[in-house]
Amino acid sequence: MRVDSYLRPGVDEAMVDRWVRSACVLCSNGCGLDIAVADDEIVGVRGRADDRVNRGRLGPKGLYGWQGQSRDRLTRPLVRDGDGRLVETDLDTAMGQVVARSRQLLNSHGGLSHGFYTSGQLMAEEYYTLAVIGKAGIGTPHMDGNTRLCTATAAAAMKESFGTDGQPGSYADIEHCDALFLFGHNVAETQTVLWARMLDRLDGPDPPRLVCVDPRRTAVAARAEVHLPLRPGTNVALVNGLVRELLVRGWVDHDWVAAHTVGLEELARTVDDYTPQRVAQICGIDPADLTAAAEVFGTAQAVLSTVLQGFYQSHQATAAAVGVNNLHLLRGMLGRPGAGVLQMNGQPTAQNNRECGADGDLPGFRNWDNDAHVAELAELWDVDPLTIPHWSPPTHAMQLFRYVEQGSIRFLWIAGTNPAVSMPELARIRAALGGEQCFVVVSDAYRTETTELADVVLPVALWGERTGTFTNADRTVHLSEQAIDPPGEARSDLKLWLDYARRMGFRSRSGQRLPWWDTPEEAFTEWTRATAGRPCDQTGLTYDLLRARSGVQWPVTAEATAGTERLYTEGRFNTDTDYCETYGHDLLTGATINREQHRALRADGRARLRAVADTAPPGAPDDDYPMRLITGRTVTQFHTRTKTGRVNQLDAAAPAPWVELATADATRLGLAEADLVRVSTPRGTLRLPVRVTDIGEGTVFVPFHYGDRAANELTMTVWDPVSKQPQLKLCGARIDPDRE
Ligand SMILES: Nc1nc2c(c(=O)[nH]1)N[C@H]1C(S)=C(S)[C@@H](COP(=O)(O)OP(=O)(O)OC[C@H]3O[C@@H](n4cnc5c(=O)[nH]c(N)nc54)[C@H](O)[C@@H]3O)O[C@H]1N2
Ligand SMILES: Nc1nc2c(c(=O)[nH]1)N[C@H]1C(S)=C(S)[C@@H](COP(=O)(O)OP(=O)(O)OC[C@H]3O[C@@H](n4cnc5c(=O)[nH]c(N)nc54)[C@H](O)[C@@H]3O)O[C@H]1N2
Ligand code: SF4
Ligand SMILES: [Mo]
Repeated sequence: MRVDSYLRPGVDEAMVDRWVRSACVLCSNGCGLDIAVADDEIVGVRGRADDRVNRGRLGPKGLYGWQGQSRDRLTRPLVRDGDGRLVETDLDTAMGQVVARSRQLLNSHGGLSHGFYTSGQLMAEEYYTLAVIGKAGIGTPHMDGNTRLCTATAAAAMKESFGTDGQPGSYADIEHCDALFLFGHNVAETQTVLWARMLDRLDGPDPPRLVCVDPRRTAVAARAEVHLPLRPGTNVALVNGLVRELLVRGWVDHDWVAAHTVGLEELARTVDDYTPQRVAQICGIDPADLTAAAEVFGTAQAVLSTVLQGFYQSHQATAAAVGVNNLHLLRGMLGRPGAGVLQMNGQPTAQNNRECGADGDLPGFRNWDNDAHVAELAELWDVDPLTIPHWSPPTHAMQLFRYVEQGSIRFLWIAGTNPAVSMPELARIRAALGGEQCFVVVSDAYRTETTELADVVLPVALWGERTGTFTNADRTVHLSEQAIDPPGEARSDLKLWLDYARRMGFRSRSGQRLPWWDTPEEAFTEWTRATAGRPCDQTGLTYDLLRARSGVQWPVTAEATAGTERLYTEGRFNTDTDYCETYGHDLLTGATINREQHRALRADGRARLRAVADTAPPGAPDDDYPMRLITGRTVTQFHTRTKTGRVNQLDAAAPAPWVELATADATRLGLAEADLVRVSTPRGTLRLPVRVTDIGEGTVFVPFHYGDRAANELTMTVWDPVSKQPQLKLCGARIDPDRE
């Protein structure tokens, strides 16, 4: 326990009028904190000592990030004037324009003309409300979140292996494990408080063994007993090689596997030729390091693995992440203290978008392809089941932007994301959003690269300015209460969407207004009703319980009133055909498996072991673009910097982008630290200063946070066939000295 706190200079604790319960909203760790309020302003934060996630600790973004919320805020809506300029107006006029266009398009073109692209940073109440508006009110399948760029693969991998989304493990496993594996996860920069929890073990008595899979020598890699600095885009070969080692060396819990899994024989066949030598060659690593890593996994009593963007933002993302599940299943390492997988989240509320169904899933981890699941929702919402789109898979973000580009989506509402910086191949995204073919509404708190392309901009209330709940990466739900009023005409996303729905006049079959709730707490109660009987069951959860306890892990039911630490403790999985969230996909092609095929697998509550051969990544280096460009994060900046770029402590630590280059590459190109280079791909060029680091030779890294020199000018439009998550971590690039 250690209580970190930061108050604005000139403010001390005695001057604080009240402390308001919340949790940090700057990453998926979800650290519990209280917001200090003085004179109706947020003046600081303090970690919550009693919180199960962070025990009082906060990282740099949590401590300082809130300050960015009081700068440069949008206080009034913006609309286009006769000359096409964005000008201020009042909320009634702006919403009037949104509703007029929406109604006109629904009449002329129907629900398929509408798309919604949201976030992993709103509240559960808001996602669920939008899901009802979009699925029951409008009836459009075109609804996804930036979670597609973020944790779509976490969800997909859990669905393919275990039957539904839902994190098996718990942060408490850090205290119990004797080996930690981090797959493509730079936790030291991206969840600093989680890393601190790992460091407590690593620096304490009886430390766990640590293995890190990352092309860069990150702080995690530097601490690891085994670092596998693989070539970007080769994760599948690596995990197949690890699986093969477990099988060959006999590090398999055969009784557990026989009782609780299906697919062992096919798995063994698929990985058979992934010998250490061959894997080492594909991945560019030392075969001895691969076998050493396998030995750590194979001989540990309790392994905790985490998986994140180094695995998820790649061309065979789901297959690679499923490979990690395979390792745990083979050793029966799930559902007991210390043995678990954390298919991580990144954004603070990504989990909620997935649960609530505003992201290309149906609420409550229901299966769009299962008529009984759709009927449950129709009953809950009192609408015709045919209104709820389920004739094809929900539209994923990459396809949604294609429809916007083509003009079949003519009305797009973007909330809580800045795609003009965060999507791949920005020239294309900007053209699609800026074109005449689509009416674009953006809800944000600041002017951003994306608001500048919008037809209507709606100012929103930020964290601390509204009440709602969110769920972190280990299923911990926190309540975040309103501490102050939002500025000017800014409104919560919940209020904006309810206002839109009321003006549109959406109704249920019996004529009740849809959605029928008004307040966040009512929305939450309705949401928990929708979870009854599903893996994310929260029927036992209330705002009062969340006020009494600092963080509760779902499922929370009448039987499990205090929440649930681990899933699958009995080795029973969610793979029953009638219960699962998806019938699954072919991991190589993404082709969907249908209900009959799924039934024929007879998984029936057992987890699925599955693997495919590795394939060459699209856009791999060639003669013209010989380097491997990867992108990612730096510790003090959050995404497109709308908050962290406005905070002196954070901005000053990393005010501008750079490119990391290996010493050998720098020497070969005659470059030294801070020299300017041009980093080019077929899609664009950035001028950046060089940092010479321990990154693998031939690989270069660019942080993606900076809108003025955005890494996504360079990235390409390709995605994993199962999760549809774009490959943001690899494309061929060239580096030229910039001597001008
Ligand atoms: N400071 C900070 N923290 C954040 C965020 C932030 O913007 N800033 N964002 C939050 C969000 S939304 C997310 S999703 C998480 C992301 O958290 P992380 O996934 O930890 O962050 P990234 O830097 O995107 O990527 C992780 C690592 O993947 C490695 N990598 C690249 N290519 C490959 C590959 O082919 N294989 C393997 N094995 N590794 C590869 C990179 O070298 C990098 O170190 O962070 C969250 N926390
Ligand atoms: N090349 C490359 N690209 C990437 C990644 C990468 O590693 N490499 N990572 C991807 C990942 S994992 C992620 S998560 C995305 C992140 O990408 P984005 O989601 O586009 O990034 P943010 O800057 O977090 O954008 C959130 C926006 O919502 C606004 N906002 C904040 N709170 C609220 C709110 O309560 N309501 C509303 N309406 N708006 C709010 C903020 O001001 C901001 O403009 O980037 C992805 N893009
Ligand atoms: S680790 Fe994540 S949730 Fe915790 S303080 Fe840092 S940014 Fe906030
Ligand atoms: Mo993310």
